[in-house]
Parts: sequence; structure tokens; C-alpha cells
Amino acid sequence: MRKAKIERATTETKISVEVDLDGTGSYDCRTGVGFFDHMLEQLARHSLIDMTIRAEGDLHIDDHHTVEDTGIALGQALTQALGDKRGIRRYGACLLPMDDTLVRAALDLSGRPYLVWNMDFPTQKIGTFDTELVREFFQALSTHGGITLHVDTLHGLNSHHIAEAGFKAVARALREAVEPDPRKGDAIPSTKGTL
Ligand SMILES: [Mn+2]
Repeated sequence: MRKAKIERATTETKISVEVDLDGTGSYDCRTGVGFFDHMLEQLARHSLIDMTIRAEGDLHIDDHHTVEDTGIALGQALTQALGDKRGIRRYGACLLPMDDTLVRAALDLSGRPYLVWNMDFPTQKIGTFDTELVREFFQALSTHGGITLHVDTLHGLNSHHIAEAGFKAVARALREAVEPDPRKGDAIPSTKGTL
């Protein structure tokens, strides 16, 4: 059962995240930040990882803590659901177009957090959402999910498209990486014997 539930509470946020790695991409995401919910829904839909996410954060300050802490909790949930990572493909990559935008994501569920981020936004805001929070989310996801993650915008004109293509590209790469590889049986996909 590759499922996990994480509850995380601080003075800044109260977050609950449930994931099922062997889901169908169903989602129910409510963080109080509309654009961020839209992005989390992309992440679930295109990774085929079922996600139920609730966040109550200090939005009277700004969206920062809510977005970052959701990334932390989702990373922790992925780590817990993956367990010892037996039988998974481990690597995933995706080249994802969305109108003007082309994003490349490549990741390794290595247990070694590392984010290489090459995504610039032409505007500081998407509606009321700060575009710099997209990086904050993926930094938190990488750190707490133990994910080596590279994200590059190869072309892009529209901030909404750039962000959305980024989430979709990571989602597709994640789908590939967490999927069971039938040729591996239940082997751990590392010559070190541990991930
Ligand atoms: Mn959209």
C-alpha cells in the first residue's frame, strides 16, 4: 500500500496531506490560495498520484508560509509512501509544451535533495500569486521528498503558462519515477542497495 498521510502544524500553518502513489490522479486541494490549488491539481492529475491537501496558513501575511509548508508536507508524504523504494523506476523526465511555453523537468528519487532551477517569470505576479513562490514550493518538495530535481524553461512568454507547464512537467516526471518497473521485481534500483 503506497499511501501516506502527513499532518504538520506550526504557528504559521496547519497542513494535512494524503497521497496514494497508485491512484488515478484524483485530487481535492484547498489551501486558500486559488492559483496554488490550480497548480496542485495539475500535479495530482498528471502524476496520477491521488492527493488530498488541506492548508490553513497565515494568509493575512502573504502566501509564502502556506505554499512552502505544503511543499514540505507533500515531500514528507511522498517519502513515507515510497518507503524503501523497491521496484520503482526511480528516474523520470518530461519535456512539456503549453502554448508559448516549453519546460523540461528531470528528476531522481535519489534520497539526495538537490534543486537546479532555471525558470524565470516575465511578471512578479500571476493574479495575486507571487511567481517566486513556485521555486519555494519545489525547493521544499525536493528537500523533504529527497528528490534531485532539475527544472528548466526552454521557452516561455506567459507567467501562468510557465508555472503551469512547470507543475505539469514535474508531475509527468514524477509519474514515471514512482511507477513500478516490472523488470525490476522488488529490487531497490541502486547498485548501493539503498536509496
Ligand atoms: Mn491554468
